[in-house]
Amino acid sequence: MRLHSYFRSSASYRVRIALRLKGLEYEYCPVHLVKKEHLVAQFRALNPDALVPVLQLDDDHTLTQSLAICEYLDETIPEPPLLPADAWGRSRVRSLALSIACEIHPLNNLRVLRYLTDEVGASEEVKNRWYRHWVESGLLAFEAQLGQNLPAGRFCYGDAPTLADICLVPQIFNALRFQCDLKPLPRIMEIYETCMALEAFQLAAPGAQPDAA
Ligand SMILES: N[C@@H](CCC(=O)N[C@@H](CS)C(=O)NCC(=O)O)C(=O)O
Repeated sequence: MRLHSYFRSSASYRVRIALRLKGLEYEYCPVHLVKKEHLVAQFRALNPDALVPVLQLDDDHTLTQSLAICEYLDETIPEPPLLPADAWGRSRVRSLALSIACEIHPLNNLRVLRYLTDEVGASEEVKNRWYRHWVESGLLAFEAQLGQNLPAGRFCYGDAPTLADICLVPQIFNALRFQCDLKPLPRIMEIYETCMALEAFQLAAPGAQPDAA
């Protein structure tokens, strides 16, 4: 398998965690987003959305969209599971994961930030305000959801990492990088520390990637 990834990409980070949790080997293919390597025709042929991650299973089978990739890995390599066994649990975990993947991440993607500065004329300071606003308000909502009738445990859902943790940890990495206020998020930060104590999360971290700057 080949993973097209950028070390700082949080969506790529999600897939790297899933691959590591499943104990899968893969070839790392760096795509430098700042140098716009994802915007060239060769990469668009792999993923017309021009986004990482892309997971190539072989020459004929290519997967895009981090959550679809994680679910593919979970269905084909069931252990350890990334989703609970029951429908209610799966829906709760997907809901947490989507809260980050749909409600926070797309608003702060590189192309959105670039549009703000290059086309709308936002200053660096305004861009960072935008970034922090959506991350901080989105994570506050996530923290509240963690308090809503979920099984107790050290992770977002119970005592093992799931798709929810796979989405949460990279989002926190980004939030730390942009100096977001994480003080009102005690439960999230506890879960973040718990995840980061695991080898799979450490090996998937941006600083551990071959293209880390
Ligand atoms: N929904 C997509 C999002 C992928 C995504 O936005 N990737 C970012 C990096 S985290 C990217 O390639 N950005 C390039 C850009 O914005 O130009 C997924 O989950 O895979």
